[in-house]
Amino acid sequence: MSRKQPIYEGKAKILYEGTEPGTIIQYFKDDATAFNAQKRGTIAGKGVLNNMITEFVMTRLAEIGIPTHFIRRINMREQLCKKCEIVPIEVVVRNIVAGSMAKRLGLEEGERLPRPIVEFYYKDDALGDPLVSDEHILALGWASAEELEEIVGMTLRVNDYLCGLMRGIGIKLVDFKLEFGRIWEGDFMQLVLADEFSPDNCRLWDAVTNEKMDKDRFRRDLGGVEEAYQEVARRLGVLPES
Ligand code: U5P
Repeated sequence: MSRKQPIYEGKAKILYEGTEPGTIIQYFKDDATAFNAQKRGTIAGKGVLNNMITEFVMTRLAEIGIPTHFIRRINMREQLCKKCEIVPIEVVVRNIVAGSMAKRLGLEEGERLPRPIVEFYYKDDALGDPLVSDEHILALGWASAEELEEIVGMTLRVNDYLCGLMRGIGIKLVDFKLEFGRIWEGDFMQLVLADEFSPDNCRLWDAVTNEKMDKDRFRRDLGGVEEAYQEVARRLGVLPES
């Protein structure tokens, strides 16, 4: 691809300098990793689907007043976004016990929590993104108290909205991960929802069968990974013509 140098290459995406000032281009790859990149593979067509699903979700969230970095989709694998300074925290919301929470606390997967739980993980690949508390975040200066309050508020609104949206298409939103960024305009700083929202970073279970429709199919070698991502896109009404 004849494009400017990548700014950053992650596990599932490449970020390029955008065509307009203050923008970046997110390129969605088919590569998949799990368990801190110890497991690697590709999921055919994943990049295209995640690009479409992220476009859909970010657009809906903007409509309910969540500021996001998303500007527009450029093509099947790329989207133009506002450049932002990523807050070095992964924000996870859980509605149903699964994954690392089940393992860490010895709980049964599938137990619905009495209320959504927000967790923070420090973004550091070398450390395996450790779980941290708000105390760590504030004391170590990764975000201010005002920022953290805004992040948690936005996260819970995103969760409320997406739980309903998913319920409407027969999907349980078990948990998901969000990232936030800062955009500076002079002295004014705006926090925006950044990165992506796709089956790579959430758990989605069929409301009737509890069948997994997300990256756990890859993590746990359950098969049918491509089909699960396609089914999510189909139910959301964004399955691209092939
Ligand atoms: N998650 C990510 N990236 C990570 C770790 C977790 O997107 O580096 C997402 C998972 O896909 C899941 C949620 O939806 O965060 C909680 O993951 P876990 O802590 O149960 O593994």
